[in-house]
Amino acid sequence: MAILFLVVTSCAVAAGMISGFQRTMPAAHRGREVQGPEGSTLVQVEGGEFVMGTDEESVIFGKPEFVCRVDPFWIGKYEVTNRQFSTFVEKSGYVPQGKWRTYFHDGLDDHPVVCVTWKDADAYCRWAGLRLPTEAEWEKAARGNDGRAYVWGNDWQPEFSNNWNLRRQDKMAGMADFLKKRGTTPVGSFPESVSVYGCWDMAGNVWEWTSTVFRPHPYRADDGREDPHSEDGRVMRGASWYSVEQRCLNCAERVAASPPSMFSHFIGFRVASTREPRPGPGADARPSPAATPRSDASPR
Ligand SMILES: [Ca+2]
Repeated sequence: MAILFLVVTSCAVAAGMISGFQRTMPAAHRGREVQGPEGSTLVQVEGGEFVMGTDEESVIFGKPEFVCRVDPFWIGKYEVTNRQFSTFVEKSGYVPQGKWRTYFHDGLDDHPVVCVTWKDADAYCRWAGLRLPTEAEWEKAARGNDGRAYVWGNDWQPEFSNNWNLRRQDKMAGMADFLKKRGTTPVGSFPESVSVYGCWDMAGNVWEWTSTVFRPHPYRADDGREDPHSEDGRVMRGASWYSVEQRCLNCAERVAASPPSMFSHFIGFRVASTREPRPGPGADARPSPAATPRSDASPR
């Protein structure tokens, strides 16, 4: 069978099949956990090849399936919370672009922060001495090596995550007020959808910013899509409480948030790190000039 391998830095895409790749991942595998800056917990993900993308018909932007290689990295166990983002704003003096404060009501300290722009998310990460995950890292942390469709496996389970199809009253009770455009649940509320590396809410709750500029698959880290200064749309992953379509919960699906200055009540983020993170304040890592908001960005 003739197989076309595109020579790229880290990924190879094959027409119709993946040659020689072993889809192996112990179902109960969990990454090592460490305490990072500002109350964060990160889990370790080993480097190596994994199945990225999908040939699933219903998926729109996450095609095709290919093999991607990533270096070892660390990623947030949970989405960044209102409590953590609030601490960042208070200590750093950073003026967010997004209206995150508008949707931070009493009792939502442990819900994911929403209404943050890409630069807001990037600024938080830099302040904490961390960074946003690339979309390749995000996908590996969500689905492991075996190419599964969903965080929990290959069968669609609408009750396993916080999405619009959720009908579980025990979880609905933990949601914020829909009339206030907040349907989030506290981070770490759905144990059925903990990823093979121990990450929570990689399906649903809030869409998550990645560091990556939206470009077609296969992923290449060296083609400009990881340019921190680009004003092009960035990739978001994982769907949200507001997501109706099943495909959005697929680990491989991706959407472009453009421009990256957009924000919404269903968009948040999680952190990542190349090196093993350490506990402690992130005051040494101020936002870079690229992450500093425009002077006309108004605080909310
Ligand atoms: Ca999420």
